[in-house]
Amino acid sequence: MKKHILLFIGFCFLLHPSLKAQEKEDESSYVKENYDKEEVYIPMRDGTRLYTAIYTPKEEGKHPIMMQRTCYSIAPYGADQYKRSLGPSKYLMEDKFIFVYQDVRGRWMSEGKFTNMTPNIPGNKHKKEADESSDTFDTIEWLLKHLKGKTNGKVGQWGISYPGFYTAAALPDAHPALKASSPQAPIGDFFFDDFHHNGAYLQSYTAAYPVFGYQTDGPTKESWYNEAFARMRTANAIDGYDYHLEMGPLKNITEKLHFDNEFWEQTVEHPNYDEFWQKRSIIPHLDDIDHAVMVVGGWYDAEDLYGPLNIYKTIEKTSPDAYNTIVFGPWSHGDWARERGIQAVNHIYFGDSLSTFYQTEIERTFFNHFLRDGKGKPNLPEAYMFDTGLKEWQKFDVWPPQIPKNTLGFAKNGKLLINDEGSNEDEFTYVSDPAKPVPYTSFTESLTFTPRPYMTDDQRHAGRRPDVLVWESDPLEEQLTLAGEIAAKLKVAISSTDADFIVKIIDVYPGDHENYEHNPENIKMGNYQQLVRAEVFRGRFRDSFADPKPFVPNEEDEVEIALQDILHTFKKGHKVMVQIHSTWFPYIDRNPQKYVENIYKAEAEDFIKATITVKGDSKIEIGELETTPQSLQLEMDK
Ligand code: PG9
Repeated sequence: MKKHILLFIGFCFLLHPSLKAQEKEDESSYVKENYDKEEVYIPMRDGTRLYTAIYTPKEEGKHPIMMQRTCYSIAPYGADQYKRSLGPSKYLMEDKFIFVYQDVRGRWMSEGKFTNMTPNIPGNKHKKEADESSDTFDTIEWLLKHLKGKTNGKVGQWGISYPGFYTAAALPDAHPALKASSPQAPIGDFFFDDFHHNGAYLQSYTAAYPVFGYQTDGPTKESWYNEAFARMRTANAIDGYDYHLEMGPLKNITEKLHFDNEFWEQTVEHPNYDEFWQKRSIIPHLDDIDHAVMVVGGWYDAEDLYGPLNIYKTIEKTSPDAYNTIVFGPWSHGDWARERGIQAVNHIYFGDSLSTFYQTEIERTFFNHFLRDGKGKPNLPEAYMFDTGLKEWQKFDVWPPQIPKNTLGFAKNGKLLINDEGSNEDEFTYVSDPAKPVPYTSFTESLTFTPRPYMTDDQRHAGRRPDVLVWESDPLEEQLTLAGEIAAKLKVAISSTDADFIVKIIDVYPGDHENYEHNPENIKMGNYQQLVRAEVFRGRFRDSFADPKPFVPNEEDEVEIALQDILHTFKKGHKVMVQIHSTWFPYIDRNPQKYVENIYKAEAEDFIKATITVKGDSKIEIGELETTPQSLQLEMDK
């Protein structure tokens, strides 16, 4: 208890505005006192110049370079304007590196045209054409000359989210001086990360389109998309569910909000996994990686989960000799870069100072080892993974872990079977009505840039609805660890010609579970149904993401859904729950449930009720699976 009281005082200290401002001032004065800053234009091989800020330690020495390339601005601009902090953490800032920040093409102060998820040009090392790999290569080449005598010639790079993509995009045909890369929550593929999950549109991302859908009129220090943002704000939507339900079909977003948004138009015109999206995936280009990589992600990252997991797994397959490692903690998007004292995701508490542990023991070790004089491998495991049920770090020699597969099956009376399978004689039915979609949160959420708390939210609001199937195990007599990849193999029949399937794995707490200090008084953890992992699958893509097909009404069909990996131990006395339903709103747009060529252009009258039947021999497999359905699908689409 004493620890929590001290923590609480610490928490207030951190939060107190004047103290927080003082802390920010302290940090920026640290940068100003210890680093010199210059801003330069660096010419790329095609002549486009990229705006770059270079922070060099005042301290004598030949320092390694740490670089971040970003579409989110390298501000503050001006050689006399300093960032509040440098690098992935204050610890690396204090270790003294030359920190380099660069605006990518077509963004902020850089020249050129912005392309979402710039397609990689294979074998680009010596070609005139430019992509993110060549831009990084050319930037490193220029920096090594410009900083001659000040650097030891070793370069590292890091980035979270879109900057994580730019870090991953630099891996193919990498510059020989690039020795350590840490793509963190990197976007892998926009058809599975951020804007889509398995081809279903994240309607909750509608507010993010202004940032990515307009070209600048040339280098600028001011944002160019505020007017488009304001269209969302005028709605003053405090309840995203009502706002988007009243919006109606997606075609109304085109007419009312994003009528001049280049990326929205591309999204609308490419509803399937066609060449537009496939060429923007970095996953197929991660061959022959020849320097150290540490992929970082959060188990509760609502934005990019597909990316980090599949970038790591792909490098393991294509570059078995590379030093390629993975770290996954109980974090929301980017939490590991911030230390709030306690680590909690919504109502769920995971531990104290977990980000500091990561920053000091893992990330700092990785970069100092490979960018200074480290010999051999650093003292870090292949996979440093946090068990979100036991709430402790685990080390693995391989990921997914080589442990026996677990299977969840569906029996009558809502009984979840563990390592036993249900019967095809049993069937479970609900009526899915897109006019009354299942809310994705138990609480009201306004329009956000991206959703977060739902990833561990209580699921009782959904399970009590007649259009949500629920299976629950008996209280566990001993703990059960579900670890690795997840495949939901559903046998279904629908009364219409299209439907979505949402599958959730839930940890049901015992009635006497302790409450958590950080929660409001009214949040009781007894009987809480914590979401562990969920995923949506747009049924039309069941055979191919590139070539959608309608269902034959009332004919049994199969839908395989890859949910993103987990490491979660269900403790003794807890119960495992599975929920299945067909709407998840407004996180995901509503499937009309009548097959139309393009849901982005569906009319209001296309939206119909459908009776969905899930057969009893459906199942969920968790563990090291031969081929996750997604990669299988991508193979088929090649
Ligand atoms: N991956 C995050 C994101 C991309 C696009 C839209 C909204 C979020 C990110 O880069 O923050």
